[in-house]
Amino acid sequence: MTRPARAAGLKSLTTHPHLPLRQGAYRSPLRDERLASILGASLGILFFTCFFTGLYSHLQQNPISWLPIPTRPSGLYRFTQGLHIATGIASLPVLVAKLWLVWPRLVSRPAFIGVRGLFERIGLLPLVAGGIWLTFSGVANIAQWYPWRFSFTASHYWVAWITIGAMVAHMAFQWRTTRRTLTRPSRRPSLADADPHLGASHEREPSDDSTPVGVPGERLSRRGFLWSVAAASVTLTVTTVGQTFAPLRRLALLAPRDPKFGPQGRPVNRSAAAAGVVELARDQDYRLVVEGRVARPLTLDLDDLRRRADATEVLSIACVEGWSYSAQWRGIRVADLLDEAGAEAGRTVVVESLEPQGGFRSSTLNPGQAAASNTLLATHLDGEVLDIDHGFPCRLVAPNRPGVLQTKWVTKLVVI
Ligand SMILES: Nc1nc2c(c(=O)[nH]1)N[C@H]1C(S)=C(S)[C@@H](COP(=O)(O)O)O[C@H]1N2
Ligand SMILES: [Mo]
Repeated sequence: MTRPARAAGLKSLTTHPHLPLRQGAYRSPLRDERLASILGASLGILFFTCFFTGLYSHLQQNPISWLPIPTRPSGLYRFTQGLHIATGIASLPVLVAKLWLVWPRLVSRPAFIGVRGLFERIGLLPLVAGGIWLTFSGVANIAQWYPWRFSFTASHYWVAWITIGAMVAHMAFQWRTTRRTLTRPSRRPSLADADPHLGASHEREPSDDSTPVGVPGERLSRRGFLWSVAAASVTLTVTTVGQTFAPLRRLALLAPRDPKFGPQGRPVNRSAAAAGVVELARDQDYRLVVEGRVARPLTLDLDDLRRRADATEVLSIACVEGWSYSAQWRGIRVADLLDEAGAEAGRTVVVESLEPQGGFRSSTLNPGQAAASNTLLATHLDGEVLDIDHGFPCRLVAPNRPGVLQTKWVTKLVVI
């Protein structure tokens, strides 16, 4: 291409009425530094909360030996995972608003100035792509929609580290701007004003937050815009959080689960039929075995289970997908069984299910959890014999633990 031709091409890029680079394309005074900072700070708080609660959930499922997981408070995981899903959902409208707001920055030219600008720009890719991927994959996961073949947990986990790293870098770059715009509310350059190329050609008086801004067709004030984003965020949260926070259950129109719907008035993750255990769980020859590094291996039949089930505890099933319920469980204390079998104190115990295959067919109790007096092999739920979908003849319920580790249809405890 000749030089004049290239220049003409560039010129048409910046003047063509349908292209984002045209003059004055981003005139909306809603695109304001201060709004961008407020949304950015809100996203920062939501993402950090979501990150740490997610990390905690990851550690529960992939424990590190020197970092023991406490058994108290028993409802801790229920709370952290509820918060994880709630902050993830709440961040959706904020993320969309923030991206819309700063979009002129992304398409403005020159793309960056100097080395610092280059790094800042490069860092935006993992930040934007990561944020979008995390919220999208998270929502798909709680809707139990897995359109991809790779592991949700692994990708969600690693992308979270990359995104949070990029967010910390972004915050370092933006720290001064954010502080300045948040502490000096009176000066209001819009993002477009700051870039003469995208340039807002309009003149504007400094206005306060509640003034409807004077671009034709736009009646929304900055305050109105912020309120709309907050309202969208709160609405999404309130219409989903009832799946774990029962008082808001009736408002949980968008939640995939109702904490009071299912066999025995409780939701089910994987039914006995889906797990292929119906026959095995109803078999009169069922046995519960305690074996491994024990002095006296135990074999209990259904009558033995019934006779010994005299411990009751209030504990929760808190699914990683953000729904949960708390119930009264009756059963046998795992610690009592270990004592009876003559297991040494401080042992780790693998809990195995009748379920022939599948990722959730077994789980591990660390020494603290195995010894806790409120770790049960439950035979009853809210005073009734456990429904087969909830794990009959018996299921594990331990304190402060993700639902996926509360193994159903238990047939074996292996002391290691
Ligand atoms: N054997 C087995 N146990 C299991 C599962 C499973 O698929 N197989 N699902 C787990 C998951 S992900 C959850 S959330 C809880 C749900 O318990 P509930 O169906 O009794 O509510 O069971 C857990 N126990
Ligand atoms: Mo779950």
